[in-house]
Amino acid sequence: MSLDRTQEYVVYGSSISLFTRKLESALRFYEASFRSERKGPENGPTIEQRAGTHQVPVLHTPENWMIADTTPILAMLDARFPARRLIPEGPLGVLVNVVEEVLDEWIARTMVHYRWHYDENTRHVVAGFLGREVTIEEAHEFPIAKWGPRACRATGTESRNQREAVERELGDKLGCLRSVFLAAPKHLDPLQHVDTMLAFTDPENAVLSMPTLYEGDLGAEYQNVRQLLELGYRVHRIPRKTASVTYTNVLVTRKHVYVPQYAVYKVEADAEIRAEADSGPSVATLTLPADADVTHDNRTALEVFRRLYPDRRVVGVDSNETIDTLGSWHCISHELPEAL
Ligand SMILES: N[C@@H](CCC(=O)N[C@@H](CS)C(=O)NCC(=O)O)C(=O)O
Repeated sequence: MSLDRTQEYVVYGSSISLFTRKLESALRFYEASFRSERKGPENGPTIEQRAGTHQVPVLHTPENWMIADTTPILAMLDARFPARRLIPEGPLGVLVNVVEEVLDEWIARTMVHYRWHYDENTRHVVAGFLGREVTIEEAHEFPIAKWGPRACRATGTESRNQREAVERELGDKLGCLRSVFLAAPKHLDPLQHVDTMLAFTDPENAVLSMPTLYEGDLGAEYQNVRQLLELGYRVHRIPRKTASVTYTNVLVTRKHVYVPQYAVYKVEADAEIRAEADSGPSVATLTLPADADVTHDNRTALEVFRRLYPDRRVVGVDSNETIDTLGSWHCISHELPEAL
């Protein structure tokens, strides 16, 4: 198969590939004109022959080059988009290169470990790839799941000692005190932001609010409650029928707690969600169960946070306008100054 010259950049890769996502994010940041294509049996041999590697991603440039390896690709693109360059000049640039090196060469090892050594993650990745739910047995039969353990061996997480070390290291790198692994509901936002369904209010209390419209989501909620209880948290649940609202995305300041409130629930349409994975869930008018009473859930959310923050004023905030970004008060306030 010949791959025609293109006016725009083309990323050949896979949506589940960390390095493909890295390159796409960079191209988005550069505001470059590009599109993504899946590397598959029809174009794979040509791409591999031209780029000289079986790895993804491969970038097809407007001058008809096919090149691999995101680190030199980004250096090249930095020179082409100087107004948006990722690596600054001078000493700061040295520091950015070091950070890039660690994330690029070292964190991939952590990623493959978590992806292929935890059944739930393996199942999630393969289901995403196939666009349907799969059992863990089915997932293990999928070709990339067979490649997974080889990647773990190659990057050094095959033995139990290595696995424990890699999990400790991640904690050290992120400054984490503890890692908690949660099951994802069927429809969260495309990035599966955890703060849309979980908030820790102090070292002992966790607020969990999961969408529960679909039967599978009830299973995920059950697993998460169990996991949090086993870790010693008291779990406070806020009912929430669909992913179209979030209550845990609260903004906590020294004197106030701002809790999202909504007018309605919406229901996400299955097929459209898959088709538009990158542009966010689309919404269809399916019939909601009769007990989907958003005003009751709004009230419960306020009550839960009032109980957990007795010394702060808990304020409900109309979040209908921001809910398209999933009511991101917590997300957008991570860098609030201390004085607040
Ligand atoms: N250094 C390369 C690494 C690319 C890479 O490891 N890609 C993975 C997918 S995320 C791959 O193709 N793995 C298959 C293999 O190594 O056999 C880059 O930055 O692009």
